[in-house]
Amino acid sequence: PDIVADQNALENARRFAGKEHGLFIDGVWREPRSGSAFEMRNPGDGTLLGQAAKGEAADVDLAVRAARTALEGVWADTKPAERARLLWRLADAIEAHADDFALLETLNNGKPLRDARLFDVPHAIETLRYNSGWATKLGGDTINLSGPGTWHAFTVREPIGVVAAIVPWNAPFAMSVAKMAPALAAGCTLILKPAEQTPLTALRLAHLVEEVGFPKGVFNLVTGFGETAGAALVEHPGVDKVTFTGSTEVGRHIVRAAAGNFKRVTLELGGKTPVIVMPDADIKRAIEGAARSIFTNAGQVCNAGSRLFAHESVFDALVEGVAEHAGKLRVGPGLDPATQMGPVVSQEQKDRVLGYIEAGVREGARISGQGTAASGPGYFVPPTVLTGTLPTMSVVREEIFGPVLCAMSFSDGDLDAIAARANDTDYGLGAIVWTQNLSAAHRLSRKLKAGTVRVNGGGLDPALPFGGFKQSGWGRENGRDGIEAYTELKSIAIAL
Ligand code: TXE
Repeated sequence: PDIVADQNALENARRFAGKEHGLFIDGVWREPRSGSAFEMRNPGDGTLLGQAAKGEAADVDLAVRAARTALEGVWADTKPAERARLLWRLADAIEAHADDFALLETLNNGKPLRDARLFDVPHAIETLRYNSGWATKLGGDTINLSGPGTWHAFTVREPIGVVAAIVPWNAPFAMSVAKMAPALAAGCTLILKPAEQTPLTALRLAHLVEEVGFPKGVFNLVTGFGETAGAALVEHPGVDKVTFTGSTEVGRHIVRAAAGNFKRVTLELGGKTPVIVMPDADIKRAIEGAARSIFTNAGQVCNAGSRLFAHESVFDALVEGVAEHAGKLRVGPGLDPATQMGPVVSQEQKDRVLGYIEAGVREGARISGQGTAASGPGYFVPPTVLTGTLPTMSVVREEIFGPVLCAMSFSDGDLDAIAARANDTDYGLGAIVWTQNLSAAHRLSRKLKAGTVRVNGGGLDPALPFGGFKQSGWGRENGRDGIEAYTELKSIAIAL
């Protein structure tokens, strides 16, 4: 169904964006010490939406202290069932305001309102509910040490402590919640630092956190820039864990900075997901899946299927099919109900993506299909299919983070050879396989070096662990592993 913005709701969202925003620290809204602010823009038309407070090291310090006090005081005294209830209440509150969140996400990130309303916001709600269930179910094991009656030994899971969550701009709301929900469910306290491009839904979230009655200091929000607010969090000795989604480069920086007090670190970094299409695949579905995988969110998805490997017998059909999709995609502002692909997040990102397309062509790739970028002041880029790409080209090796597919063929049906080409990347976040051959599906899945392998579709779910091999990161989010990543395991052995 078309999702049409309600005019009243849109006015309210714009009014919210335009009001004066502070930092949410220790349960109150404060002015940043710097007294300054930065602009929030609408990528669909480049217009100014409002200003967010520029939090820096002094504000971060205040937030970390508040989080520490809450961790050791009120939150430690809060029963797991009560933590679960609060998270569930937050999910209900978001659901009641789902249209507002979707509008704010579209205004600030640019994505089609339909995607925000049907994917990002429901995903955040599900993530809260899923993790709220875990709050009461985290436990340990009893361990058999030598000799009955001589030892009582067991393990318990305790919250890691104060968590800094640093999130990017491509799915700002869903990712903020994906970090907040398991952290709070596990009994940690949190400082959230949204990307400087997209703080709007995090600001709205903090208001709901306040409304549903989380104790003060449990959830803190510091808006600001990566080099200042982000870096201060990562370096702060009072932070026990950093959970980060963003670029590989900043991930590397975080690992170095975290060494100071050996913070626990979870990293979700870039990807270069291969889409492998075997000759027996359902070609129609594979075309649709391949197109969706690279054009959703204008390709600004860490596990976007950006490298297509199709068997030579189906290669032309695949390329033509995806190129046809690209040609037909209606690219425009996220608020226009006709829009199927929105702008990228910023002028900087637009320049980066167009630069990659140019570099690909310069290095010898061909544009085999290209849609039309909407004209106008928004940051639009054309959905593009490149062929003639070689494994050495920058478009194949580097994460473009835009709607650009590199299509390559293979002739040998040998699964080891196919997997070797798919694995020829520094990344290892996702892999997608299209085949109707059950045996090939299983065997390829085991050969691919990727944190998530999806066969014939399949999606993201708060219950399914998500994360990367190799330079795609450390650790997993979602599922039981995702929440356990916010705990320390303690062994207790009692001599009887
Ligand atoms: O990311 P950054 P950028 C990739 C994608 C994209 C590229 C650049 O390829 O084109 O990264 O995007 C915070 N200490 N991904 O430059 O800088 C920053 O404020 C602490 C993939 O925007 O990594 C923001 O909150 N924090 C990715 C967050 O890091 C710092 C999603 C992400 O921004 C910091 C985004 C510092 N020194 C980009 N510097 C994915 N895996 O989905 C910045 N930040």
